[in-house]
Amino acid sequence: MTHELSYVDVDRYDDLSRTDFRNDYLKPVKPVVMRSFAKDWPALEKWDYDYLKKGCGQVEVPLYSEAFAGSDQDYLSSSQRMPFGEYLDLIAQGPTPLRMFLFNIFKEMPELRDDFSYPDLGVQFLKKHPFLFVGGQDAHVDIHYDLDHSHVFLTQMTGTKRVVLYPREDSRKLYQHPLTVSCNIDFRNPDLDRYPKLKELQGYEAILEPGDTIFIPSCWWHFIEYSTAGISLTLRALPETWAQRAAGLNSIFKLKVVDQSLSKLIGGAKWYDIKEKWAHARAEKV
Ligand SMILES: O=C(O)CCC(=O)C(=O)O
Repeated sequence: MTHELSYVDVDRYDDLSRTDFRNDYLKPVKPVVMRSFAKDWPALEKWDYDYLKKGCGQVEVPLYSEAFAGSDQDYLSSSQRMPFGEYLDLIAQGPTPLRMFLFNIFKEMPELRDDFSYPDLGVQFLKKHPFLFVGGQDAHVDIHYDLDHSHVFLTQMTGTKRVVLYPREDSRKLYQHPLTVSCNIDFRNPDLDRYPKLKELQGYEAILEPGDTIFIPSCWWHFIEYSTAGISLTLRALPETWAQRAAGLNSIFKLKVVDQSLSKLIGGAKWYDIKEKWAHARAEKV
């Protein structure tokens, strides 16, 4: 018997007020897509490939390719480097799994900071850390949540992207690997025989077009698929309480120190295998 995963659409608004955002999404920790977030941004008009190539086409950028699920690489490990301009030519030519992840373009082109602003939603934006994400058609980002537990506001600048989300409460049924913020599931084609608990989950789904901003709350799992080549900007914000912020630091420590030390000690592949078995044992208990 085949079984499709079940998704509901993320709520979507042309105009969402600060009060409604806070009461209906930030406080209950729910995702939402809003067009009002970026409505006045010059970036939506200006940031095309030619403009970015002129500003920093020569800069070598780290590129990420194959899935990190199924490998002992963590989700922040890059696989190769290329001048940014060459990479933009590559994605303009056709599908490629290569993508850029968490690129701080603003160090190279500080003038880009004038092309967007931080709307007043009563959150504490991490203004030093806006990031550009660029990908070719068919690139994808395996499911994970952000290591530092920050909220993410991802604005689509060009192209189309599919985002799949699950709340933190689903972590065990997503077979989360202990000490990490990821798991071994390939959401392009999830293996439901191997991961049967997925069938019990209700995911969320959104298709992002240029001008859409999705709010991905702290610790929400996200899988991202580039339906076309595209560029996004993410602005990040601290979670509300000090306890949540401390939990974010603890999560960085667990992945970067404990997990990586065990990986060195035991061997990457063997440690990955132990985490996968551990994830299954935990899922079966839920
Ligand atoms: O859009 C992307 O390519 C990845 C975004 C992402 O995973 C993030 O902001 O945490």
